[in-house]
Amino acid sequence: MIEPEYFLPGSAACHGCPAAMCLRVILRALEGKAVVVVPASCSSVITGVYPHSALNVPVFNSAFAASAAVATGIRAGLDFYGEEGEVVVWAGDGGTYDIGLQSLSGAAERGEDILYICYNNEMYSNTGVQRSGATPYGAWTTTTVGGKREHRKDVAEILMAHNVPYIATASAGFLNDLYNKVRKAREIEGFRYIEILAPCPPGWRFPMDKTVEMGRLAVETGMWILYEVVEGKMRFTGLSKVIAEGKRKMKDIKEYLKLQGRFSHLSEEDIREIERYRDRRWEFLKRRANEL
Ligand SMILES: Cc1ncc(C[n+]2csc(CCOP(=O)(O)OP(=O)(O)O)c2C)c(N)n1
Ligand code: SF4
Repeated sequence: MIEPEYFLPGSAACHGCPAAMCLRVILRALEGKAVVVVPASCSSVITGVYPHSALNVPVFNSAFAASAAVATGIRAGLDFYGEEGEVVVWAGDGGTYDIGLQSLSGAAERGEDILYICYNNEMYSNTGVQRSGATPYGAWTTTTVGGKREHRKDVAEILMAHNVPYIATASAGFLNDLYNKVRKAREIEGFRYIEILAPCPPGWRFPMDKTVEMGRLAVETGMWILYEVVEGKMRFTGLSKVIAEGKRKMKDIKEYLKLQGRFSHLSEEDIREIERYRDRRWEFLKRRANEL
């Protein structure tokens, strides 16, 4: 049987775009029963303007800062009219980590019944690759030309402090895992957050046929960690679980970094700093998994 398609062909996405790839999988997992709220981002261009939208579901293009508040209102409207289906925010890391953080935090704290999904390509790509709060240490962007000097913040961890019922991380390198996490989130009521590592070929400067490989390498090198937090209980998932259990060693981070032009200027000391940061995050999350 051919599955119905909710992400139509002929969108304005770059070839190899992780946002397009993941949104297609997400809409399938939701069986098209969704209203999608998109703040200013590559995705507002990709999804397009009515009646030429690339999505075969209703889309609301919201102001940058307001997507979680807009989703809250749409949920209330649907509830009022007895309509079912998921209200999904589909936002970049600029719209999540920086400009939309207040409305995200407010909706999470109020326990709104929405599914907020951030595709984290670690920069503002739509406006020409500027740094965001999710840009990792050392990465070149047009506003960090010598490489970013600060480490990234982590919104999934900020959301843990909001005590929401479901948080998960995913990667464009593991689309089945993403599909399963969306299916699981769908069964849970309340505020749910999924963050996807979304390697972006033009912004990270790698060939467009390497998006999935990059998403896999991020997890294999431990630079991106897959986990779920269900009702406060955290557990590693997928390949990160195998690594956490000591059944597989992480690959050398250089294998990941060397494929991306945005890291081509790194010194040996920069690479050691990135490795130290990666190790600190693993220690923190392992403690968290044991504690909760
Ligand atoms: C309030 C406001 N500030 C700035 C902009 C310009 N702008 C549009 S898209 C964008 C970048 C979005 O970055 P991100 O959320 O990471 O999504 P991506 O472009 O990477 O998909 C910016 C800065 C805007 N539309 N509104
Ligand atoms: S710049 Fe990156 S995120 Fe934006 S459409 Fe192109 S591949 Fe997708």
